[in-house]
Amino acid sequence: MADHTAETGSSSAMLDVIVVGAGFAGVYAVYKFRRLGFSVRAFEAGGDVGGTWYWNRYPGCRCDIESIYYSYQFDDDLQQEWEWTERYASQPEILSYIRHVADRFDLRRDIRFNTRVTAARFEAASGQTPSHWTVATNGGQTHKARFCVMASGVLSAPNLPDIPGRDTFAGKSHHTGRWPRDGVDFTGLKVAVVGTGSSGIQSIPLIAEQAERVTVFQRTPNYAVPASNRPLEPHELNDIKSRYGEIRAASKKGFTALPFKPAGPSALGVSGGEREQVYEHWWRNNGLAFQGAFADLLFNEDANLTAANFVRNKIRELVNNEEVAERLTPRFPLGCRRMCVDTRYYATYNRTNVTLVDVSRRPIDGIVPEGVCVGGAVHAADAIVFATGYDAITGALLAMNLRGRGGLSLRDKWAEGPRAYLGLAARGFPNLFMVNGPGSPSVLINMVTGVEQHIDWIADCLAHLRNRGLDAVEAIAQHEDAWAAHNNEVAERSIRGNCASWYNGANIPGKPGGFMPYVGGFPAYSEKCEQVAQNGYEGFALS
Ligand code: N01
Repeated sequence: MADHTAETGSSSAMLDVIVVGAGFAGVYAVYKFRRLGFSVRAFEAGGDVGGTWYWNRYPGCRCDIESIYYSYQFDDDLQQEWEWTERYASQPEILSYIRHVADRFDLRRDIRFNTRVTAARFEAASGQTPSHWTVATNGGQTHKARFCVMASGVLSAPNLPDIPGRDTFAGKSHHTGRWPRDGVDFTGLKVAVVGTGSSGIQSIPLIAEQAERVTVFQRTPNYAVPASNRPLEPHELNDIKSRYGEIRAASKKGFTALPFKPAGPSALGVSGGEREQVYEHWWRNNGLAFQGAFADLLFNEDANLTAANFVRNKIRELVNNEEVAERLTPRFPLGCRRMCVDTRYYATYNRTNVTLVDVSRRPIDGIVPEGVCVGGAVHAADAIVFATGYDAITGALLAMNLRGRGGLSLRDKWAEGPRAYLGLAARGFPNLFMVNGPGSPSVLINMVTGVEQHIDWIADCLAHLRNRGLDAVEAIAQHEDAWAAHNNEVAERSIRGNCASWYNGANIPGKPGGFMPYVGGFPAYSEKCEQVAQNGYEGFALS
């Protein structure tokens, strides 16, 4: 399907809501706000809907949350009619799904594609003009809306490391998050892959099947558990559809908005043999949920070590060369950094055309026209794949010049680290909401469920203001501070708070620290949001 063209021209009309982004969050936001009778327009940098699934077209790109969960639940007919073909959907299938949603609800007429929002400024009410946001786009146009909803994605601002000589490379280089639409043919090429997070781990096996030679530059090994993908049989799908309501309700009670129940409260409360059996079962069947096999794996270091050692032993079994296996073995606690899923990843290192270069102690010196230099030696390459991740959670927000009350810039407000009340709104930025902002569970849960919960909450809040003839909503400092303190406290209780990772911005030089996603789980978080609403939007000043 062809992409859509950008629309030119500023608009003087005052919209109710501007939505930034048309991924899962933006698409649902357009649907929801329109349904509640708000005038809405979304701006999307890509040529169509899809967000992360529009940009990430690298080989092997696939969701690591099961398709029956990683999908919308707001419309039962949609849920009943869509036929997922695999347990874990591939990028093309997810993109088809979100395009189908846009078509089915005729959403594209309120979305402007190929249009990147570059700035947004809050203007206080004056005379007959209510307070509003003026939003500027890359084409030089401006648009106005009373409310802004930032659905700009948490893993949407690619991180391209500043490696000396990067631009001198003679071949083509690609970031996994900006993959060419028509794909890349690596046949007969020597390919360098930098990065071994989820994107590297998914793409390396497929690149290795096609390329003449692959050299992987690994700074930190990650834990990868089997993806266990397979086709979804029609009878399984029919059974799920007949119980979808129940399944969704059970998922919302799950810590990660998924219906997995741990095998027991503690990995240390069972015998070694029993524990191995549990791990073996979860390893074979449950993908990423492995890290929740026992309820304390992410909270107790000794319990965590039992699971970490289980996976370390698996790596030794899967990789023939002992030295390579050791290099691939992570030393940090399991789940401390985002876990990955393995489809022939470890086995790929048994191929004769794949080399693993450890750059943990000796970083990449630079890139030269012929390839990648480490320790003075050039590893020849015809193409480079940067699987180097993202400026996560805050990157896309800070890439826009966002200015709140009195011209306050979001970058200045977050100079010491991001804070937002419930991860939804920041003091000083009235009438601006973030979807999956810092301080919300975002990347730690099933994101589609999280997105629906956020948009529903924001929509209810806007309806509340409209029903009472109110103009503005803004987080109160003391509540924003209290939420940030609570966020830190729960992060400290979890082993996740202890590692350098993109969760705390450690992957981006100079980025202020602090654990960004809320670790307290989806049920506690959504209950808190409900309570806040029921108490007349406690913690927000309404005027
Ligand atoms: O990015 P990452 P990603 N020299 O940040 C390395 C989601 N996702 O795109 O760890 C050498 O995890 C960096 O090394 P280090 C998922 O939430 C989901 O893979 O910083 N190496 C690391 O190895 C995921 O977590 C899915 O030491 C350098 C890698 O690049 C998130 O997106 C699929 C370097 C970046 O890994 C991000 O994943 C894909 C340098 N200068 C993504 N700079 C699924 O649903 C960086 N690195 C399956």
